[in-house]
Amino acid sequence: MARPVVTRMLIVAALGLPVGALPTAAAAAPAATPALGSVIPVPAEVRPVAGAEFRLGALTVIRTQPGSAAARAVGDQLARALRPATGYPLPVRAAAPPVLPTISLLLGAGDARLGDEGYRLSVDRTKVTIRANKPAGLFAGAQTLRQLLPREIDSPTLVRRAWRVAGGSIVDYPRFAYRGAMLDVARHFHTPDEIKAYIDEISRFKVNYLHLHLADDQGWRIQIDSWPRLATVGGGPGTGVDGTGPGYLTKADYRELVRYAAARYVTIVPEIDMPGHVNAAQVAYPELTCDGVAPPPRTDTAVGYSSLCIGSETTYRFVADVIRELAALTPGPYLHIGGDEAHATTDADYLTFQQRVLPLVAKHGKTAYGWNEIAKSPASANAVAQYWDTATTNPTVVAAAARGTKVVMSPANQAYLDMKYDRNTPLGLSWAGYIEVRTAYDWNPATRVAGLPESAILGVEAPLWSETLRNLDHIEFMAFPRLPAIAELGWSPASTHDWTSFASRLGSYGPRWTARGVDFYPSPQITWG
Ligand code: TNX
Repeated sequence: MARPVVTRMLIVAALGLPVGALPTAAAAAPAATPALGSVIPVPAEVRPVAGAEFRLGALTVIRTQPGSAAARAVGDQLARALRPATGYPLPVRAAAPPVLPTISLLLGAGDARLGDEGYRLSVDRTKVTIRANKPAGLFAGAQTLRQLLPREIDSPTLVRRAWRVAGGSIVDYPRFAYRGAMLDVARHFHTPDEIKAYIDEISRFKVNYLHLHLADDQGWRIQIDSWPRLATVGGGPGTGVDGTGPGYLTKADYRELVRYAAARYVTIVPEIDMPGHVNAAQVAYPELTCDGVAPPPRTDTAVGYSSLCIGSETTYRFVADVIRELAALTPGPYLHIGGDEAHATTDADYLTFQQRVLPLVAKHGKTAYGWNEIAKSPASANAVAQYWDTATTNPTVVAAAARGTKVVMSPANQAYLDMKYDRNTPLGLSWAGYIEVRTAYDWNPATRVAGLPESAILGVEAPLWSETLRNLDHIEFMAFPRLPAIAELGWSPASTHDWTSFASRLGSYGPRWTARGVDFYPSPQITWG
């Protein structure tokens, strides 16, 4: 193309600038329209049609299912996402004149394969149509559409370029019902705004659960009215690792987070870890120890030294109160009771504890969820166990699954976002090894543990422990780009699993994070740009 080059030379000459002071024509050229399947997680079925590109323009209307407030809300969100970079008005309506280019979000797909979260997306020269059985599917389809637009769509300010979407059709639905991310707000408190920013990012990848690790030895981060000192003392000054802090979520904060997440089709899973990881609770309430003496506050990163007093009725009054108040705050199905690394609890005491506590969760209408140690308890048959073990065999978990326990896969050496990428990573831990992007991506949740069948697997989760993480930049740097790897394992069919394809789609995704100011680790395994 001669013209831009001439223009550039003329500008350079007129301004008396050295050659190279202006961006080259190549650097300034907008990136191409993404190929139809170039999305993370990769869709189940993609059928491109050549020459059927849709062009989003100043007259485009977003049309949503008449009578559905939820479809309307997804349409409004999509419009808000597309307006800043395009500058187009993108009105959201229940009806649109057929002559106008239209993006439609419609219910009544009438396709059982799509389930509650799946969608069909079709693109031709005059329209984009997303159809789903449920609003959650419309939301998922809208996330796909955002990635099908050129990467500049994530710019917070106006970009002048053609906004095309490749033609063809997609049929897409999740492999697993549970696709989670976990954030530890106990070791370092992360504010509601930081948690919301994380929800925004994970929901783009069709992650549908956010597990909040709300209490640990260092701090307690959720208001509990019947035991108020948990939050005021446990979330007080100096309660983060290395004496950082303070912070806790009030119930109003928490309800607002639940609402915010729900609007992005993310369900919050609260976790209170017990019978270990309870030092902060015992500092606030010494009657939760067996000798009634408050332990010293702890801001180091040791684990496995604290335990609730298993023989004391005060313990069960405390646990019942906490579970009752948390269940009341939780519209979602799961309530996580921890259960990991209870090294200061004897095996017999651990079983006694779980025998009383797992059924309590059910009594409050929730499904109990715990780290994989709960599989030791026969009472875990109706519960969900979160597999954080690094081993490829675990007879206890396999036996529990045979009794009915469902499993969420978070093997620490592949799914832990707090592990360093390599020995030079400035943040994170390394007890489960280094986890580069390919290690996070290249495993199969259904074959990871010998003898654990796919039918026992509820899904996957990427936990982010925060011993070394103090702010949102830190969270982002550890989560991205590994979180999308885990999200793809959870959503996309096993048959689509392909490192070369994932690496290429991830490389193209990087500039989107850059455009919206999200930190990420520029892994040398990926060609970025
Ligand atoms: C182990 S994994 C823990 C956490 C730590 C984490 C750090 C698990 C269930 N417990 O207490 O924060 O390692 O990676």
